[in-house]
Amino acid sequence: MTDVRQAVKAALKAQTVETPSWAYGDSGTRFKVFAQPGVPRTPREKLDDAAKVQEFTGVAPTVALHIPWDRVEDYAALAAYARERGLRLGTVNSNTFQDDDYRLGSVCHPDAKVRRKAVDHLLACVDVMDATGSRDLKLWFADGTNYPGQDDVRARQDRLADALREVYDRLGGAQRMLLEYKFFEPAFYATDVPDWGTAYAHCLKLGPRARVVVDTGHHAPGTNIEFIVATLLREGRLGGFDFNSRFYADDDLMAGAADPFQLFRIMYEVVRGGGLEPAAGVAFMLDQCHNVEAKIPAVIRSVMNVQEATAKALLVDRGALAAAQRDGDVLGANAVLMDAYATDVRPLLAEVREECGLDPDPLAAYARSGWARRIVEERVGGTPAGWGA
Ligand SMILES: [Mn+2]
Repeated sequence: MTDVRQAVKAALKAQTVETPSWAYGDSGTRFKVFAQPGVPRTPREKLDDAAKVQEFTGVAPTVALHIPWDRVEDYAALAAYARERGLRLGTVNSNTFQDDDYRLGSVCHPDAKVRRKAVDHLLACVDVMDATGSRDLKLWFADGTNYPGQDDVRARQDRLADALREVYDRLGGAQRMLLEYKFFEPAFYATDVPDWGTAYAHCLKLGPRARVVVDTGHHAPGTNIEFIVATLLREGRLGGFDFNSRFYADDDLMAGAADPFQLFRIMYEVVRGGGLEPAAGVAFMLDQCHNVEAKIPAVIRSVMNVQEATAKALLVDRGALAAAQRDGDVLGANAVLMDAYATDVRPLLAEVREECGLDPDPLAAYARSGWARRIVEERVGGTPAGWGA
């Protein structure tokens, strides 16, 4: 039992969660962006906030960028700024959804000129990766159609494949392309990358460095996300996660807030499939917006929720589970899984943090740090970072 506990603690110390730069900025719904005091004005200030999450959790050393929201003159200098704060720049996220030219799509647009513009942006994102040392380019396309007959859905797949090929061929040695899917919104009739199958089919054709990213908010209600995770891992094509919670659509709430049991089931399949091993190359990222709650504590809470789900998944007695499954013991097998889920792992995680020289309670430590008050006092004037800049 002691060995198991040591192994679980070692795995928890090794896991990292990437936080998104946009989680620190202002965000909102399609109805209203609520401004919060103390919000970062620049990519550097976003990194200052991310450094606090890393300081108090110890497992969030990388920050995902979004271009153009995090556009700077000198990306190498931004990477150096991150390093000085104990961080690295992580995944680069492209944006081909906030330009009038993209009304009918970006890489799938019927007009070749618009497609060229979109692909050029994706190539520019790879230039950013070269400067920042980022491994992953994450692609999400808002492309799709609102009405039957609006465009040729097969031709749009061809255009998508051409665009992905050009960008994939531009990637350097260790760089990867992560293709994200989403079943609807902003397109309402047909989305060009609506599901993992479509993303997987494109990735298969592109090559081994193209992988699927699973945003937990991008599925229809009732979808068995852990099955998708198990399948992609089994095929060696799970690039990573955009963790968040949903009640209805793509709500982007704190990971593990709406359905901690689902997050546990996902993390169990990750553990079962070897997805925590560094060689598996699974990126654990957050993709969230904090519209009504304080941002930095919300990110800390999300990181902790991912850790709790991971700890419970690691505690599943795999030997007992396999035996029950072999015996056809339905209730016994289910009980093994539920025992792990019902375990209070907070004392274990507190122990892990103390062994890493951290405060056992990251949220309390953050609250005591005075950072929340300091940014409100110091970040006066300027334009708060948000979805538009
Ligand atoms: Mn996402």
